Amino acid sequence: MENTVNNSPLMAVVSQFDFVGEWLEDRSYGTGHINDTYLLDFKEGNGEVHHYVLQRINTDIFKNPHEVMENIHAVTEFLSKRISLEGGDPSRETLKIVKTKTGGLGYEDEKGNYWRAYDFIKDSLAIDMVEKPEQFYESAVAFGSFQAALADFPADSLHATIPDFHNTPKRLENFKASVKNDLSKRAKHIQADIDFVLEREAFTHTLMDLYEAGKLPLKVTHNDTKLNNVLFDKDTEKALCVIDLDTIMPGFALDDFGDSIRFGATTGAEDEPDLSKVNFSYDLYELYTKGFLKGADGTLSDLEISLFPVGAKMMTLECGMRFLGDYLDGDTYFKTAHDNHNLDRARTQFKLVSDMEAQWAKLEELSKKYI
Ligand code: ADP
Ligand code: GN1
Ligand code: MG
Repeated sequence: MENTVNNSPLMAVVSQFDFVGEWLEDRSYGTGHINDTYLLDFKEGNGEVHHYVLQRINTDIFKNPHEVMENIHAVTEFLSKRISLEGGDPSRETLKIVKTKTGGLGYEDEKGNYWRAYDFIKDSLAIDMVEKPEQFYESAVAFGSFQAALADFPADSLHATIPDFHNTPKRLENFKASVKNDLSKRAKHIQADIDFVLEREAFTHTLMDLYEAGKLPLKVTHNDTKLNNVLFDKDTEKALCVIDLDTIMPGFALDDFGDSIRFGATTGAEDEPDLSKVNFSYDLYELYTKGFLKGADGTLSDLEISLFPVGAKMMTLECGMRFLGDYLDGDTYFKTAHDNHNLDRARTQFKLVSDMEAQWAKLEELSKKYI
């Protein structure tokens, strides 16, 4: 049966928000691994149809959704003012929260689910894999500019929505606990993958050690800089807006650099089961480096630039160990579509780590060019 709004399970939720017009339709949207996203169509008085994005925040993961929304509200208000001052269009260049009818930033239903909504950014689209190199360059400029734009934002005022999110040594401790507990009884089949992580224990401390020595600063970072967290203008194909702000928190500039690389500087999808199709792309790495530096506009130190290869490998290894840890735990964190999904994802990340290690000198050489 066609999904009409009259029998939509979202009816009770949608009625809480200050949406304008007549609600026509809703459908599932996006490819995120954590939250549930819906696209809503509304018809305005003049007959034009426009969209909203409605999301159910995963409260098993984001334990305090109110704090998530307080962060996003503060950051988007800050960015919106800045974009206006610079002559840009805040309605397309940053997220705009749609409040509830009582003025709240989100709505908690009787089952304890937490919902929030945004204006859909007009004539925009997200992409899951690099189709043309320019798209990756564009995303790099967008994430670099995002960091630069928030350089004056008071980092201390942000809530840690997921504590120790990119604390890789802590992630490794959690991973070891997953191996030990082996809740899914899968460990015996994947000893080589487990060893791959454990052999790199010393490396996992690199950035935290520099931080503790007072050399590497915490900044306001996005922390989930996948290609599909940038919206592109449908017509000009230019990057428009950085989205998915749930994990905005103090972090290292290198976390944002690295997370983009692990997802985008590759010839295969994050969950490609055939590893012969997954190769690290030096060319895309170089392109991203150029774009990120352009966007960051002088806000990165020589030390940060010299550590780009470490950031790339750190985020790739960390993400791989998170996928593998979830596989061992029985797939309770990331959404999965089949039994080996998290294992496939972990293996693509480990393949990329190996490729980066094989090209390490070249990656370091590139950083030197920019110092
Ligand atoms: P997740 O945390 O699940 O990745 P996102 O916030 O990234 O959720 O949203 C999922 C997808 O929905 C995005 O990749 C993008 O395609 C789309 N999307 C999200 N917010 C907007 C928006 N304000 N305007 C247009 N598209 C959006
Ligand atoms: C999750 O929500 P999504 O799909 O943008 C995860 C990221 C991982 C990513 C791997 C809150 O991001 O940290 O890097 O999957 N988000 C959270 O694709 O854990
Ligand atoms: Mg996303």
